[in-house]
Amino acid sequence: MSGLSDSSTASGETVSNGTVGTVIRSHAGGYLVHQPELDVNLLCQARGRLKKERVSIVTGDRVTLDEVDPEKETGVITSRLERENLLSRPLLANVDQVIIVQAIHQPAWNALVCDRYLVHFQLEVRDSLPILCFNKSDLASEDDKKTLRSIYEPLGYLVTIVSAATGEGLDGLANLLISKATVFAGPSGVGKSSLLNMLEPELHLKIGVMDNEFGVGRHTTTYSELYRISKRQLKSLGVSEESVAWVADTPGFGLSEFKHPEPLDVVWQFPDLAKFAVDCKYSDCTHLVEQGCNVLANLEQIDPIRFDNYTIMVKESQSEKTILRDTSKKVESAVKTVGGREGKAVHVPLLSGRYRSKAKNTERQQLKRSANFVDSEEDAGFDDEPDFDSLSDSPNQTEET
Ligand SMILES: Nc1nc2c(ncn2[C@@H]2O[C@H](COP(=O)(O)OP(=O)(O)O)[C@@H](O)[C@H]2O)c(=O)[nH]1
Ligand SMILES: [Mg+2]
Ligand SMILES: [Zn+2]
Repeated sequence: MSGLSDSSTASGETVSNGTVGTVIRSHAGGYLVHQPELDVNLLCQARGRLKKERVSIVTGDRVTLDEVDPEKETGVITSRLERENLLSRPLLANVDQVIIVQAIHQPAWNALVCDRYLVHFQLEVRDSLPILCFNKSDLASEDDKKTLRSIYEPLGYLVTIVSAATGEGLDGLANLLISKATVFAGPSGVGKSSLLNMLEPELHLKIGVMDNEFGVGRHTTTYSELYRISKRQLKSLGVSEESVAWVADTPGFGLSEFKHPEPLDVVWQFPDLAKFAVDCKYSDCTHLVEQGCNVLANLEQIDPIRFDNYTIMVKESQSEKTILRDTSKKVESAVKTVGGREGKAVHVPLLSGRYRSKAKNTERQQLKRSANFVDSEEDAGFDDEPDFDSLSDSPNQTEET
């Protein structure tokens, strides 16, 4: 959302001095667009031409406006400016940063889940490193907090420890948001909505709704909205600058919704492994078994849990790739080409009984596989997946209330 001045449209035209605004919500056929100079939210329609050209406009998009009527609070969108990035879930453009929120306890912090979120958002928003925000500090010991900092700060991540319940750390959190569009992401129940309500009480976001369950989740996956944290509110949280902040709440992820990089790219999302991987003997080293692997040669310098998480994620990427390759092979062999005149051949599926039953089998296997994943994530992960309660020796904190 920064850089309102760089003005070239999605189709490459230069914007002269048309009024520019940011889409903060889109709904049935219309858009709510914030215009900063007038400080109004305008209900806008897109010009017919944009619809005809199927220019997609999503929350976070910067758009040029015409026929702005500040009294009626209406306007017309004439073009969409070039996007800086586009988040896929929820659909959101021009994100400046992602804050990954996790609870320290209830639900217990989980190292693998944390690394999954990190990798996913590093791939989605490439020009800013995610920030780690650990909530529910009121339920945590000083040792817990120290442990979390000691794991992630040396990797280069900004770590902020807060409590929506007591307000601890909220001033620090508010200072990270100045003049930016920030996405709050993280598992369900960690306190994302609670934190946003503390930052801006006027938001009145629902608390305690399981946002990746049925019903609500279906809705929230496609729906996104940018909320404003007012100057006054930021000031009351100790921000000295005169500025507003924009935030988006997001639903928790199911395991199948995380991005899987190419297997060989996974290592570059782990800074602690990447620094050794640059000196591996083979350029296609997976850092799992190879001779001459500089990561394996330096394992004693790497947190074993991080290496385990790397291993799990690289193997998932490998199996995802295998499934994709097998599926496309089957599709290829199940297609015949007819009428190949002037390169206008048509591919029609060969629906032999053999193929149909095989495909069903594969489908069943895949469903089974993803069902296994989802199950295991719902109850905080794989059996051997380390979480805070199994790491720390404070038994009083393992009980859920
Ligand atoms: N003890 C404690 N509970 C919290 C805190 N923040 C949120 N909660 C509770 O955690 C539950 C889930 O909060 P919610 O904001 O809906 O989480 P979300 O799913 O991440 O949006 C609610 O029961 C909140 O009252 C906190 O800092 N400390
Ligand atoms: Mg929520
Ligand atoms: Zn290697």
